[in-house]
Amino acid sequence: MMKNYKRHLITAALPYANGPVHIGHLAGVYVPADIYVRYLRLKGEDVIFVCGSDEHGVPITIKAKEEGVSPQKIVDRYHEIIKKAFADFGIAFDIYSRTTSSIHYKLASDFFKKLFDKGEFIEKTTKQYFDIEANQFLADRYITGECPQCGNDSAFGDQCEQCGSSLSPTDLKNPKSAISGTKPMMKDTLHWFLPLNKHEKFLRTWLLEKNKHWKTNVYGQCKSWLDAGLQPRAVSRDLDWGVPVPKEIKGSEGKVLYVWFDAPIGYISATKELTDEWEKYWKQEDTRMVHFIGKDNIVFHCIIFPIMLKAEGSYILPENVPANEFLNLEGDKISTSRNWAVWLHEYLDEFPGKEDVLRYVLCANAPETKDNDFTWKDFQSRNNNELVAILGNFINRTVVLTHKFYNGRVPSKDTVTDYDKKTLAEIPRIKTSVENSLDSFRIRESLKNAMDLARLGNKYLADTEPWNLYKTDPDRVKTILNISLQISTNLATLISPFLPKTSQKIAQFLNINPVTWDLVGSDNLLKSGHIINKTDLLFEKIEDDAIEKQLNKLEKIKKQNTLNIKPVNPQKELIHYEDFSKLDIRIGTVVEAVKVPETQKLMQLTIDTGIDKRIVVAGIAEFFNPEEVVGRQVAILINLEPRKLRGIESQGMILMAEDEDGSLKFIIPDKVTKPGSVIS
Ligand code: B3M
Ligand code: ZN
Repeated sequence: MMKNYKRHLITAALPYANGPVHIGHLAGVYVPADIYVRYLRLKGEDVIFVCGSDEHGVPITIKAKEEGVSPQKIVDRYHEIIKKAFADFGIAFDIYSRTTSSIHYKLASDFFKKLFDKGEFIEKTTKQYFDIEANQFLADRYITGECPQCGNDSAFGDQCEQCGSSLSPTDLKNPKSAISGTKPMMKDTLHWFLPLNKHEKFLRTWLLEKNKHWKTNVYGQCKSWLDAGLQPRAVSRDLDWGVPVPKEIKGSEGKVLYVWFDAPIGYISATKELTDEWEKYWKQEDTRMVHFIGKDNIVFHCIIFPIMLKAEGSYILPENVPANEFLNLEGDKISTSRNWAVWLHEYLDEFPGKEDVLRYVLCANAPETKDNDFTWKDFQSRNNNELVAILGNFINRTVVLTHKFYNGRVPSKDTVTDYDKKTLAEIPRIKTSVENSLDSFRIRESLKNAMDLARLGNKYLADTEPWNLYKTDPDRVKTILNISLQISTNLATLISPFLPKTSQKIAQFLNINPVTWDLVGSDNLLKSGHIINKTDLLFEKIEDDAIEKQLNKLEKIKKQNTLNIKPVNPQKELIHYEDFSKLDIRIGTVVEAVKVPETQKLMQLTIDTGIDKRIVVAGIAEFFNPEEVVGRQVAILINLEPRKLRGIESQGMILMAEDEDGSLKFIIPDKVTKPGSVIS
């Protein structure tokens, strides 16, 4: 480790709390980070490992709208699910916090204010799409339209999901608001920008000269960003979900910090929540900070966040950012919206107790230098041919033979041969190779190296055949088993960063506490006479039918995706009867209908409600002509607060059923019913 660092601050990307986590998250970020942290801890280093949920941003507000609940409800739900999944897989954070914590709001807001006061921002008024009907500015994701590249007519204002081009809202032809469906207009809005270009000189020196030791994929991406030229970047948004722009700043009303401004500050807030000594970890040059992230987050962690930290003035910069590429599933990109993923909570239901198996397979396939593929067949074969056949087999034979020949008592090592010496000398060599790989973030390689110790043990048993030798040379067998037990003890510690539960199990079989890292390499960790425990199997074979089941499940999802069948909307949360009884829903009859001029969707209806004749504006004009609506009976919610749409006051809401293709149908009684009849 180049410099003399006194402590380590390890961060793992804060997952968005708008869905559960899947194998891609684990393989790309959390398993490698956890292995690395466990390794440092075993070596006795001072290290803290922080993470938490990223709870702001537009996708969360979209999800909340879809479900008809508040964004807070959404993040509360997923924060718990994500936190539990990490705990289940042994990701050993010192803290798993969240960016809606009050500590975070204060810290992020103060951070922004400090940059503002130091004159680090530029203030700019720009034009942005505004939805008149919904009376709000539209985030890029809230605008849909035709992709200029491929013609897809439901591209988003930030990206076309069909051809993958990244877009800005003004690129779209025929833009539409995703909220009201109307054509948005351009309106002036004031924002604060971080002038990345102002820091280019510092970045070139820091990134390109001082960080030559970074992974080539990371270094390369940074260089191409710099070569393309940096631009000022807006760090505020017109949204009502996020950390508010400090109110001391003029024009702050209705504005929040851009989610990528507040999220990395989440690392700092989490540390502050964890320990009063947080400043030591963030502000002293002898702290080594490392960010574990996925490749799509490189620019934020290597360019924008460092500029923020530098501009603030009192913080250190990361020593390394070992970003990984992506994990695919059975040859296709993992996708939440297409449900193409292995969700961690589902895996645990279907493979209970096999947390370490997944850790192993994901680490063995970690997408370190290029995108990589997870397949169920590979999962099965790594379990059966590596965990069962190599690691499990070695430990099992060693423990079983010790019981069989010596009643579980560690025999003495009296007849050490040259071959034994050669075998024992391999242990420290293997340890060094594991360390070298871990120190340079080659985590897959380090797992392979650690497994070499199990391979060594297996080969040693195969070469010496103690089960046969016992009849003719029992003294020699004592030494052989002693050596096998020493290898097992070393193995318990050496694999513990990768397979923490398995390490515990081996230690329990051997009736020991796993030794610390510095003792690994020794050939005398278990004293003769020590009594070991009985064993059960360390790993079990995974049969074909379990794998078939998973493949069938994916097959079904693929079919649904190609037929484009949208899953039915999930049930909303439970409500009390009192909530329902507040709704006053009646039968009404449409007596007049006209299209609202200059809109596509809106129709103005006059409804006989039995109580009165009132105006309701409904978004049905794309599906019905006014003539076919007049005379119809409808279900109408009459006690909805009146609302102005295009200047017309709408006094209620017509209830409609929406098909999966978005088309609308009236809800009507099966016989003509008197207007004013109550629906309950
Ligand atoms: N939530 C993006 C992501 O999950 C983002 C990471 C924030 S790290 C400060 O890919
Ligand atoms: Zn496109």
